[in-house]
Amino acid sequence: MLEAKDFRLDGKVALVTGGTYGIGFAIGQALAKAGALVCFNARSKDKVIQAEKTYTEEGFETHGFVCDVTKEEDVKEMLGTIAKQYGTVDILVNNAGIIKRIPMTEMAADDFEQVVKIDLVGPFIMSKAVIPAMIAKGHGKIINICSMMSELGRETVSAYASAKGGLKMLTKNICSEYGQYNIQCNGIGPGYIATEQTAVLRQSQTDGSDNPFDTFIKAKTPANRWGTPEDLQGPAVFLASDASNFVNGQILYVDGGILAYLGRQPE
Ligand code: NAP
Ligand code: GCO
Repeated sequence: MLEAKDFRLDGKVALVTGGTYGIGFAIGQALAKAGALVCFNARSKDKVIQAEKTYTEEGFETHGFVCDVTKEEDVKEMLGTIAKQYGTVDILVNNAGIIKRIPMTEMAADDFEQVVKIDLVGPFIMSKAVIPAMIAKGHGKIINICSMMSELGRETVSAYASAKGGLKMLTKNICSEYGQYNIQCNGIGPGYIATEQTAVLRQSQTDGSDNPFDTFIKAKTPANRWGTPEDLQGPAVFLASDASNFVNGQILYVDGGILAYLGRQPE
């Protein structure tokens, strides 16, 4: 019989990549509030220090690391330190990501590769590094932060859509390959969420009018608003907890209904 404690994460060690601000920070807050000891990493040292300070002010014990998810040796070193000081990782959230909005025919291959490296190869490196200890422990949760672009395309985001589509399939493959060891790997597909990554899409025009993309997204979203990082907190805790132990290889879209909706009919 399901109990409230099945949604708790007491005694678990969580690692959130890109946990210094935006969606990763909000997921870190939620996992900590549910009882997990939260570790997080990002590339900017200043942002890591600032985030740790904010978590502390909010009453959460967290441990921040300066580490780039694309650097395999640095990732191994970070995980070694976490294992020694706090225990091996029970919950990995592959959240770190970037976007470059450039029309495909104008995009340099190096730019394309950088997006794929951070958004897809990063989660591969991170997952590969935590899975052996999860197998040894007899359980593990991996949550990959996917996107609307795991399903849809649009102008200028060819690299991002390729990476996030790939991340959806990496999610299914980790489930297929390691589900037998009681490891659940699922994705969260956020809709359009108000963070730094999307700030430029929401910025008002020079004449003060709304950004047409902002208006477009609200019209595409049955909820008629942008999501907030906090909208991802409940889904993340669910997928990190024992309450989701038979959920594997799924992408939970948290998008205010975008993917369900054909779009507004013409007036
Ligand atoms: P954000 O505000 O730009 O935050 C990104 C975080 O990732 C930062 O902490 C950043 O810190 C870190 N990061 C970037 N590259 C990294 C690397 N190589 N190694 C380690 N950390 C790295 O982004 P967000 O909007 O919160 O998005 C978080 C995730 O959700 C991303 O994967 C994004 O693609 C995805 N997503 C976002 C939306 C949205 O509408 N905002 C929707 C769907 C999916 P540093 O730069 O200091 O490393
Ligand atoms: C864009 C946006 C999106 C979102 C998000 C949607 O330019 O279309 O940045 O890609 O960030 O990933 O789920």
